[in-house]
Amino acid sequence: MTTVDLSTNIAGVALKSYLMNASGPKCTTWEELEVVAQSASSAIMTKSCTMEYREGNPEPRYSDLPLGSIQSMGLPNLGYKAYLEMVPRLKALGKPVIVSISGFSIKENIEMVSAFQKSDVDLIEVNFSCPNIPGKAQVAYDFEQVESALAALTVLGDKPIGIKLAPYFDMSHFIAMATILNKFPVKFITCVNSIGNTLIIDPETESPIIKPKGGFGGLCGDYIKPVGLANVRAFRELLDDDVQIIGVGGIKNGVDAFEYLLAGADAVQIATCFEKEGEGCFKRIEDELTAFMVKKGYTQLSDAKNKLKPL
Ligand code: RRO
Repeated sequence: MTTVDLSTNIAGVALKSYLMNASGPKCTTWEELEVVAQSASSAIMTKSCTMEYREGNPEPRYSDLPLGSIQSMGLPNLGYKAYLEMVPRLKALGKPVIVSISGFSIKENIEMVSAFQKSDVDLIEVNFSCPNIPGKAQVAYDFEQVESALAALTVLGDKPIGIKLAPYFDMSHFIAMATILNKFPVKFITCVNSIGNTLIIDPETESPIIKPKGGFGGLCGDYIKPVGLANVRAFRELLDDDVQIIGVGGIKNGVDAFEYLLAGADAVQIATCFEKEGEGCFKRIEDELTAFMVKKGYTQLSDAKNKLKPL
């Protein structure tokens, strides 16, 4: 039987497969994280945390859509200290643990990154791109702030740091962001977050379908796959080789995962599909990716990684 080796690594942390959960759905509580640990996700990724516990935005704040979802969760989470305390128990579940932090200022991010630098987590993902906090702009769209934040956050310890980026839509923005990232020892980027501030209107009720921010929320799923692929591709071409890329956006089957591999992703994360289908999605997508690679005659990720063929 032909086998395909889907193992990979991010910043030297070995991952048994190319697929893991994304910070977002079903990774806020201990019970949810235990389910991720028992699934075929190759890491345990936590929901973005803040200094204090947050209830999040008022409901309804999530809605399925035919090709994905829209949400404005508003960073509901247990507060970073709860995740810090959970780290030993999460590690005992046997997989790399990645914590996502999402402070409201550089000072808060420094405090949280410093705390996790002293913990046993494997990787730290700093979320610069939550679109759903009323009155708070996404750091990822403010290049000066990104630069000062990275200067402060990349000197706090030896644990690898990555950045969760917002989707970009102009070549000048890819270049500006990549130029900044290449100045600092950022080990990986995760791209893309949801497309922020989109609006879905129900013509029957004549209202938005989610409540926060007048209905403006992050668009997820199939709708954003071409955006995610383009962001991974653009950054792969612009970033130094030692900055790795985790792709996310609309992956719901093995072929989607394969497309991200061609674009240059070192690993991928699953959000909306996990929300809709549950934890079985990781094994299903892994099996589909394996089958597709077998069909192509590929035996390992490097056979196709970053090998998008020019037309
Ligand atoms: O919690 C959210 O509303 C949220 C976050 Br932190 C994020 O980074 N991206 C998103 O689409 N939603």
